[in-house]
Amino acid sequence: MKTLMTLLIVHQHPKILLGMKKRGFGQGRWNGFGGKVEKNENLEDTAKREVFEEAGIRVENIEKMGILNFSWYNKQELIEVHVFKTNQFNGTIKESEEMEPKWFDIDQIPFTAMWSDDIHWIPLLLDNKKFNGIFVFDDNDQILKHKIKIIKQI
Ligand code: 8OG
Repeated sequence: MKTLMTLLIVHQHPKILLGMKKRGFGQGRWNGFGGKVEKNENLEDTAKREVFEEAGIRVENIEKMGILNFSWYNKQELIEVHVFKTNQFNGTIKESEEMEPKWFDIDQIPFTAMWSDDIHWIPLLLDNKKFNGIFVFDDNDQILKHKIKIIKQI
């Protein structure tokens, strides 16, 4: 079974907004904002709902930048993450039960405290490139295999 998820990065050059995941899947890592697509919800609506729930901000113009497929060599689990970005938001950023938001300079992105795949695609997103990626992880969520392709259109 494949789980469909979204991930949104707010990029206001030269900074990006990340959140420290305080609980659940990915706890202890900095990440963009996002989560599972719910029934009767499209991907864009999920991306907008999740960033509001997790960081208290409203986004309107979001752009799809990539699709990432994640699996583990010894598990059945498959995750497909649709990655969006925006440079605009409304409202005041605030901490939620799930995430503690913080701005990072793009030269100081904390890749060692993020998912191990992020260093492979965040630079592409910041460079306005669109991408497709496949990652296979080991038991410690480290990459065993990966392929990433820059694409013209998504
Ligand atoms: O609802 P939940 O908090 O479990 O959603 C998980 C979030 O984490 C969702 O936005 C998708 C995102 N995510 C993964 N895997 C990876 C990954 O390898 N890298 C990054 N940056 N985000 C990921 O599920």
